[in-house]
Amino acid sequence: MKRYDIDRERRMAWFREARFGMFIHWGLYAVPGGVWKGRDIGGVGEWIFNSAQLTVADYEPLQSQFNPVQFSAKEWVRTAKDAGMRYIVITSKHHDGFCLWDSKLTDWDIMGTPFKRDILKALATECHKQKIRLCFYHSIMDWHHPDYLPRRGWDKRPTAEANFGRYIEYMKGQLKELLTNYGPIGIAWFDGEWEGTWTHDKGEDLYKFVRSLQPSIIVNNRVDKGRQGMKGMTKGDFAGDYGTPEQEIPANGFGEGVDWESCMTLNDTWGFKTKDMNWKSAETLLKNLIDCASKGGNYLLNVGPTPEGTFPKPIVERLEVMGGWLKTHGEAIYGTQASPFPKPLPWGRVTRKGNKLYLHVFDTTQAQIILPGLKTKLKGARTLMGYPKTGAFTIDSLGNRSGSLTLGKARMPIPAVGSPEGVRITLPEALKGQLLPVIVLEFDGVLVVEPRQFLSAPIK
Ligand code: H79
Repeated sequence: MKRYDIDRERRMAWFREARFGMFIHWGLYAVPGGVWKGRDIGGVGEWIFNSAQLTVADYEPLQSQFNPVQFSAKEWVRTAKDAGMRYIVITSKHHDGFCLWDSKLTDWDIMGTPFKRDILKALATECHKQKIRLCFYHSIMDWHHPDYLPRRGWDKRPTAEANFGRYIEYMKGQLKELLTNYGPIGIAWFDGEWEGTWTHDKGEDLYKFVRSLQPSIIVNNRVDKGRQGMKGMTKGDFAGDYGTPEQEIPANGFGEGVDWESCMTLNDTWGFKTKDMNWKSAETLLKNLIDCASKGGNYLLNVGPTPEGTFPKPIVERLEVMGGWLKTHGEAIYGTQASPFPKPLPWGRVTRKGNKLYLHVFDTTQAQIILPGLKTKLKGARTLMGYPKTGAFTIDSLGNRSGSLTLGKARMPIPAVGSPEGVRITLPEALKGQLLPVIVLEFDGVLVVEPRQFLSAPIK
């Protein structure tokens, strides 16, 4: 258990409220888009330097080809906002070392491209205008910098002059630029911490350094060495404010007071790939968001923009559906807490806010659903969405019926009764086939779930 720490509670408050963020992987790797000299390179797009075993000399010419003339910070930020996302995490620098901002410490940056515009400055300005938090992903591992060690096996640059301490000073200098010139930053999102040169002491020092520049900033656990692989959670006493599962959602969450965020891709890559068309459906993406929220975590959903500076159309289409759903169902996501049930229920997921439970029905084909082991007295149940009330009609003074009258929309009451197994809910026909409908249950007092009954309850 983490110690209660008022400073930490204040720092984490917006993150817990937000639940949904946009990850953006963008850099020179968008130009090859997964293809090198006509050869389709396997794996994720942003790893092409590594996967195609390129040298710095092979890769550097991409800088003069990066000219995203269609880039519009205004549009990117609006797309994120309209999708219901509450924060944006963009790659200030990925493993290839290339910098999306105007860095005084290197020429391996956006100012050395034909585009010559500080991408992060444009985004910072727009995020401030449109009121969404901007965060930076910053890779510790750097395949390009001459002082970074270890080198890739095929990299034949002599290492005699390389000085890892000097690399750390370079990285800190860049973080100072990023955390001084771009306004308040929500999260410092580190990655690439697993290499042998990065140590616990260096991680702790970097955590303190970043907090000294922006005391309210949140720092992910990849700043230090405590992350347990793709599962992402910290084991032991390591720096970092929250856990970072990657491409997976924990089966049962991590218990109360543990903050985490699952980062996941929309297709099978982070950085843009021309040939990756394996897009997840909007429904799957929404289920992932709900799944994370029901377990007390955030969902950081990645987009890989094109080298022209746009979001691929399949991304925009899916984000629009998500935003539409969140407009009417956001109450059941933002600022909610984890489900009080120790495991996910077979018909869907549950989020909680005070004495209210939100039932996210994944399977609307069931006639009834059961909340096992729930002991608290139920006050009422209704749909979160309003449904049109129709069927009424008016008759004028001449006796003419003027069709059915729509009386606006109302939240439909739902039959719910206590039973020995728990609360039993009858799903109305109107919910069938709807995109992830939500039922709100209101209770008289503090929610009590008997976990033992839950575990032994027959779930039909
Ligand atoms: O930026 C995206 C990817 O490019 C990056 N992280 C996301 C957010 C990424 N880098 N590497 N990987 C993903 C997969 C690497 C996994 C491994 Fe390991 C690194 C296997 C062994 C070392 C992580 C650390 C898993 C086990 C230890």
